[in-house]
Amino acid sequence: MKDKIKQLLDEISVFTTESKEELDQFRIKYLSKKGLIPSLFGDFKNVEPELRKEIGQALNDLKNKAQDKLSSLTEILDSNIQESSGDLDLSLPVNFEELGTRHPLSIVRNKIIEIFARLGYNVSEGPEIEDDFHNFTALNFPADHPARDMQDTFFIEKNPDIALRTHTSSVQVRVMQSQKPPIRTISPGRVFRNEAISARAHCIFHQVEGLYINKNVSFADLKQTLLYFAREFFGEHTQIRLRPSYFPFTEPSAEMDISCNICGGKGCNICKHSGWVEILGCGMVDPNVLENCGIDSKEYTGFAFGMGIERIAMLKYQINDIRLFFENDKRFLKQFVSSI
Ligand code: 2U9
Repeated sequence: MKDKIKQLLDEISVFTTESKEELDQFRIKYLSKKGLIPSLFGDFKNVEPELRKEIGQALNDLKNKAQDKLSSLTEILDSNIQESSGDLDLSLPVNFEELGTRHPLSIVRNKIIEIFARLGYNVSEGPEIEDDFHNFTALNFPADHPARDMQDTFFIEKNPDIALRTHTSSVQVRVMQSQKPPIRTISPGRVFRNEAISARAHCIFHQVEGLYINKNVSFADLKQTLLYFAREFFGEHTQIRLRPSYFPFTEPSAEMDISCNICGGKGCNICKHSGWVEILGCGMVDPNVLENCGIDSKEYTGFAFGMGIERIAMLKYQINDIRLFFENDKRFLKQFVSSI
């Protein structure tokens, strides 16, 4: 028995392998239920009593050496498999993580910001939950104006003083209250109106509003600024026309059309065969608004304009349903590619 233990000890101590299969055969040969070491333990009962202590210790030692060898070689072989590039097939196709695309509203907003940045406009942002003063009163809305109605505005918890902003003009009121002219700023952002959702309208949409306040700002400055914007955004051959309109916060006020970017003005379904499509509203800031915001209307004048980003995006990309912007359908979203 002693000799047999010594022989196995020698075999085990010199054993090495780089193959998982060979290592498994090692385990089966020495350590499995019917392996050599358990069968020696089985023979132990025949050992003479005076040798039992010595042989018992030698057997335990043999078993421990075999188990240590098995676990150390297992560890080495496992780490070799992970490190070995020989086992990697670099020509296998990779499971690409699909890259997201920028949302078309972000693309259009960023393009508008970029165009006005070239004219010296900065970007201002403000709260989506507003008080009556910044959303209505400062902007010259009379107390009984229909826009203040519950039907048009989302009020917060029946408090008539707090509402979701209905336009980002409220941000520009805050800019005028806190900064001295000259002011050149645009405020992009989300706005909320209590309207039924349809292909043309949504209760949440996005605007960019612009404001320029300085000495001697004229309607001609407004017109030239908007012509520059229209040509930069829709193309160099774009024509503009201004039609008189009314807003509480501007006087005079106008709506601006561009020559139809689809048919070039010849007449099509998009422009309803008129050759023109409306893209924004604008005007000279009403002196009351300047005064309400702490700016001397005798010293300063200014112009302002506002546009819906959804509307601009629908015209640019020929999208016929505003609801597509809010559904996050990847088949729709991945059609728009932009670097900004
Ligand atoms: C201040 C004073 C005046 C911003 C303006 C418009 C005209 C306008 C609409 C376009 C489509 C809103 O998104 S829309 O429904 N906007 O027609 N907005 S002038 O006038 C201002 C802004 C800020 C302090």
